[in-house]
Amino acid sequence: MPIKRPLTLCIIYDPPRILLGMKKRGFGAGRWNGFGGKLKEGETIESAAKREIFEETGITAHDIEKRGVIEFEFSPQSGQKNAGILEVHVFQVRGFTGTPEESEEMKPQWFSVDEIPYDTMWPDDIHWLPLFLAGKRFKGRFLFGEHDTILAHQLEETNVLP
Ligand code: 95L
Repeated sequence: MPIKRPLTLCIIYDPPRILLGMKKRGFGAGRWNGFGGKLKEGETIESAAKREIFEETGITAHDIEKRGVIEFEFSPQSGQKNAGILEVHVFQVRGFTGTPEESEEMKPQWFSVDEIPYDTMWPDDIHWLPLFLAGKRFKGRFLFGEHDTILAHQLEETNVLP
């Protein structure tokens, strides 16, 4: 059984605008991403989420709420070796202070929710982000193949999250 790695993914949604970051290097480079990443030793999922938000945007998040959990699996033909299964905890940032600033990793930009750049985002986003924006909670699973195409997926609304 592959190991599951918990990761955070934070969406700053300040209706009617949403903050995304153009990833400048590393995993997901060239795409508009949410903010987040791995946990460091001693961190909770929530404290890791707040740290990543600050590191990648300069914003201090005061109030975050878990809205979804998505498992991502990369098949051998995706070319992502050793990715294992990513267990991504999706958070909504509700209260924050500060103004987003570009970092070495990310160039943040506000988008209107009517103009979300799905073409330049991870291909799973178009499935779950509308649920997120509609205030739903959800859990899902995506299997990626070559060029990050989605080979299979499941997605459902839920009341309870792990
Ligand atoms: N806004 N969405 C993201 O930032 C995002 C979406 N899907 C992903 C799937 C696999 C993965 F490794 C990362 C992401 C991801 N960052």
